[in-house]
Amino acid sequence: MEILNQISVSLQQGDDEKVFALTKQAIENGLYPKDILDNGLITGMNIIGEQFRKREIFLPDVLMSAKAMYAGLDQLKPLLISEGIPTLGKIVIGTVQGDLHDIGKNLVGIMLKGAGFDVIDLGKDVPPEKFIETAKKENAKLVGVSALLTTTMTNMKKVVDLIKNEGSDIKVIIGGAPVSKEFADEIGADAYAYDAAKAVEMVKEMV
Ligand code: B1M
Repeated sequence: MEILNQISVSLQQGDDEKVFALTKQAIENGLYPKDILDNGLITGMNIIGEQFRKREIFLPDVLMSAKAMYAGLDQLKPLLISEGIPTLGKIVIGTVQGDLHDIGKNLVGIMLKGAGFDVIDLGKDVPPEKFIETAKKENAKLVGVSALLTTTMTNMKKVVDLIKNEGSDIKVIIGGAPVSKEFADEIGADAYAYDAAKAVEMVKEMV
């Protein structure tokens, strides 16, 4: 079995030690970090998501796979972030209140850092006010909000409303699996990105 497939399968099995070792080996073999990410780790996580949706596996299985995902992702992080690029601007990012999913948000942060942005990551389950307070304190003109649940994506509107009601010039970009361009337009967000690469493209346009 080729190594990227082995990474995907080990992630599905929730075997963090194996994912760690295989990712290390893939890096040493000279595979592209983005290839390891897209065709190993994310491929495995997408399969887990589908099995979870069909109730073929349960929450503890997903947690183990998430742990395995980080065993690989943590090694790729420094490689995805190229160093020495001058900062293009500051962005405050976080996962919306009530939502504990942070893998996608972290990936967006990694890619933005790699593209030369100064990223302030507030983590997960972030109250709407915290985004604005931090952006003001840090003089950041951009806020990025992630949501993975249909029940929490509505909290994104609170972030947008707080900013717009103040007449602030801070711009908001949103993303995450249940989010769409239509939803972004509906709540008045300035931009929407389908994935981390698109997020970088959009944020570059916004500054
Ligand atoms: Co949960 N979960 N989960 N989960 N989980 C989903 C999201 C779900 C779709 C699974 C399913 O049913 N198929 C489902 C949501 C259903 C819905 O609302 N429509 C779900 C559920 C129901 C739940 C719980 C409610 C389960 C329960 O308790 N009964 C619970 C909620 C907890 C909470 O948040 N309050 C829960 C918990 C968890 C874990 C903690 C076990 C774990 C998260 C661990 C962690 O993040 N540290 C987890 C996981 C891992 C998933 C799945 C399997 C994988 C998510 C992931 O990391 N994907 C997920 C199924 C799925 O999405 N296929 C699922 C990989 C990641 C790289 O992709 O996050 O989509 P993603 O990010 C992408 C893009 O979306 C985009 O770019 C990223 C990279 O390309 N993007 C942005 C993301 N943020 C962006 C921001 C941007 C721009 C782009 O701009 C700022």
